[in-house]
Amino acid sequence: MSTLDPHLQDIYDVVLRRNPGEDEFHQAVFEVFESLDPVVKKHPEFADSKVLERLCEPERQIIFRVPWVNDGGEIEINRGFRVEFSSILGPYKGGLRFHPSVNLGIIKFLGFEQIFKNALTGMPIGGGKGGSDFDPKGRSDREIMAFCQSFMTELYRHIGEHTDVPAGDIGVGGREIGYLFGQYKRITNRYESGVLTGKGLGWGGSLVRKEATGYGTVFFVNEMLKSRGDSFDGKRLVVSGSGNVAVYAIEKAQQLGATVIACSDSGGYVVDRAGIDLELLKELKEVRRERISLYAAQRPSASYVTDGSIWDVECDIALPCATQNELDEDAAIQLVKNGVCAVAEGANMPTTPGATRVFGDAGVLFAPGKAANAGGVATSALEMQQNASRDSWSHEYTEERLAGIMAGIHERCAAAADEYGAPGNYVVGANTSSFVQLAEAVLALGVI
Ligand code: NDP
Ligand code: 2IT
Repeated sequence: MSTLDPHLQDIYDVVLRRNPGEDEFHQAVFEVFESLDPVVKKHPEFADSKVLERLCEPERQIIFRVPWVNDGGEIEINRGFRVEFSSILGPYKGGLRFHPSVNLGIIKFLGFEQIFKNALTGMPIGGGKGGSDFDPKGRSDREIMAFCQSFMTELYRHIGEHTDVPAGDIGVGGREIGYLFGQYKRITNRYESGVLTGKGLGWGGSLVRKEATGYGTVFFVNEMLKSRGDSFDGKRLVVSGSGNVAVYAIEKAQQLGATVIACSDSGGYVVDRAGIDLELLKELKEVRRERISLYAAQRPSASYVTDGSIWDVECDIALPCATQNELDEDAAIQLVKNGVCAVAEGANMPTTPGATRVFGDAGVLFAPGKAANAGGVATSALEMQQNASRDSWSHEYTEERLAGIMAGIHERCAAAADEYGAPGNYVVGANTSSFVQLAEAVLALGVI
């Protein structure tokens, strides 16, 4: 672990003391603080106004009981969360995660990341995150609906198109957003389209939102490659996960001429040297909601591996698109040994700090999630724009907007990295550029 400037260390110590046991939150804060020394030196007014202390304390943290009845007639109790972290740039905005590992610390790390990510998009959105320790795996459609309805029966009083606008994340896709929106509409008697994003296309959703995070990650990598006179053409990719982000990262990378040779789920990974058959993958994951092991069972060119790590598979570009801390230092050393030239975080904080350092030392192009996966939330903001104007845009126009936003984020990160003495370091670029924008707004709005 690197050391912090004493002023930043003091603030970080308070974060540790006030938020005991929340390891992922501590990690997310530390990773931002590591970049900020040159900024706080250049702008003493930020320290005087306690900007960082204010940004590290969520504006509001909501924890609630979610009781519901399963198909066996039994009552189950889950815990729901919504952390409304910062509304300095706009209404709280960020996804909902349904996964058994969810706890307050995980939601806080995600909410904290979201503040900076959303600032980077240049759109008027604050940061928040929510979810539940509910495990959707193996649940019937009726059980998913019952859970979503109960979850919204509490959440509805805290959200609104000008207040807080949730969307999907792990375990929450179009089906869940539908049940959540339906219950919100029923309770409030309002057809308030802008209260949730990731909606279905027939009832207020935006074209390209489903694809946006994965596409955006690939657009960002394309910009990084271009800066070195390179492209996706002929590159071999490994993409972890096989959910929403992974599937559409695979789709766009293939469209740009790459071959994706591996993807995964929490049970293991698939290697397919002929290139992932996207139609089969979508059918299995999006229609049948099946496991990745079935992919290998149906594709002669593929094998399914349950021991070892997907990062052992030799590739030119690696896209971790599953979950936090899934790519550690050993995996990074292996990827570098195998000649990886670029790594981009489609997931939130998938790369451990040690792994990030390995990539930096080896001169590998590395895109932090705040920048690389911001296309999802940016397209959510485009969905909000369409809802506010009661309009819907074409696929081509929306994708063009997304590509423009990702190119803009790349440019901002590169420029800020240069300004703060770390050329080519997208981690420093993303953290400093978003922090300065937030800090200026914090000062402008007074002590609130
Ligand atoms: P999905 O639920 O659609 O897919 C998640 C995928 O990751 C599944 O293949 C899942 O496998 C795998 N996975 C989840 N947890 C673990 C774990 N503990 N170990 C190994 N594999 C795991 O989620 P998304 O694709 O939407 O999200 C993936 C990542 O991208 C998350 O980090 C999310 O925060 C981030 N993200 C998502 C955005 C979005 O718009 N959806 C936007 C920006 C970031 P299994 O089915 O076996 O659990
Ligand atoms: O992590 C993320 O940026 C998301 N899960 C998407 C959030 C959103 O509001 O679209």
